[in-house]
Amino acid sequence: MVEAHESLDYEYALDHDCTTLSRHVFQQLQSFSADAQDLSALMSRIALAGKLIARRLSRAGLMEGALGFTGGENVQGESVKKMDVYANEVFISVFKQSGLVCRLASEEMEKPYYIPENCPLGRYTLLYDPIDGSSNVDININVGSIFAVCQQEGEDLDGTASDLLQSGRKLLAAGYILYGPSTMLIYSIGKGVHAFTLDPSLGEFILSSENIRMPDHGPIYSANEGNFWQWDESIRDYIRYVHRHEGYTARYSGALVGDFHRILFQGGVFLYPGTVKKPEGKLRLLYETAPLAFLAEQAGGRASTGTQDILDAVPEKLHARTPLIIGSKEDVALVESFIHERSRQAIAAH
Ligand code: FDP
Repeated sequence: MVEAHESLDYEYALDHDCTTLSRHVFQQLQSFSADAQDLSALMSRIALAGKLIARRLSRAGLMEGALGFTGGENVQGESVKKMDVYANEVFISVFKQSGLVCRLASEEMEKPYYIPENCPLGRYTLLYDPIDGSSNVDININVGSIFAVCQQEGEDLDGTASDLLQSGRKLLAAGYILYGPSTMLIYSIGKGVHAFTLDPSLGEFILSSENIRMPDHGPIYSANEGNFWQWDESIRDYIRYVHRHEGYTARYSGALVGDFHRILFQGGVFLYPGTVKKPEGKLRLLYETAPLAFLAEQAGGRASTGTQDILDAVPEKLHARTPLIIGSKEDVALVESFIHERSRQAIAAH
């Protein structure tokens, strides 16, 4: 005979194993409304894209033509990798016949990709970076995909997607997929941040951490210090500060998703500031910094350009860039304090 406590343990384990992404979206929204159905279906499609990309990454070293460069450049003038192209097309193909997404905009495409047959039904836009941290792909180190979902505003009859040039506060959902030792999907629909781990035996993302809270302060600082002499003096002030104080340690993997993931769970700060040559930095607002800022705020952290919250920044163009300081709120404030101090000194000197 099964004892009562045994059956309870079993029920708990089963319930845990059954919290899939789509079920979680419904639980979060406490509704089966049409909007809830759409968001749940959107998240399931994003998860499918993640599974397809994870599958290719896991075998890439054994496949002909999966790794290396294509020989082309993207709209930002960066060399394109074969995995970038594959992952970009995966997102397009999973949304093509979904009836959900009318437009997709990504790092790899100069202009948004329209799916006109979906537009009467699904007035959502998917913003995404298909492979973030591409330099890690060929050496089998962690990479990620970043995504955000927003509602299309207006008809976009001229095909310029000008309604996308809005602040990140309008996002309906955001998240990333981390292709690491496990594949994880982290998302928020404005109700906290939740992590799912891909169970390869089920082929499903299963809830692994709910309502993640970023520590208010952490030991990690994450920046490419190779740019030290290209940065503004205020950023060098911050780096000198952490060098001279105990309790800080550096971690930088070369993939924003992985570096942010560590900070989400353990606290600290990631910085990609502007440089002398590129004051706006390297990272793109709509499909890199705004989605992660959305997650950071939902987890109790912060994201700043140095002078304003990332979520308040309005891009002038689809591929606009912003400096990024993201992580624990006390650590972001510390970096900002050095920036404010240098600008105060500059104003006082004039
Ligand atoms: P990558 O260009 O390799 O795709 O998205 C831009 C990004 O990677 C981030 O993931 C990463 O944090 C950063 O650029 C790395 O840039 P640096 O090589 O200049 O440090």
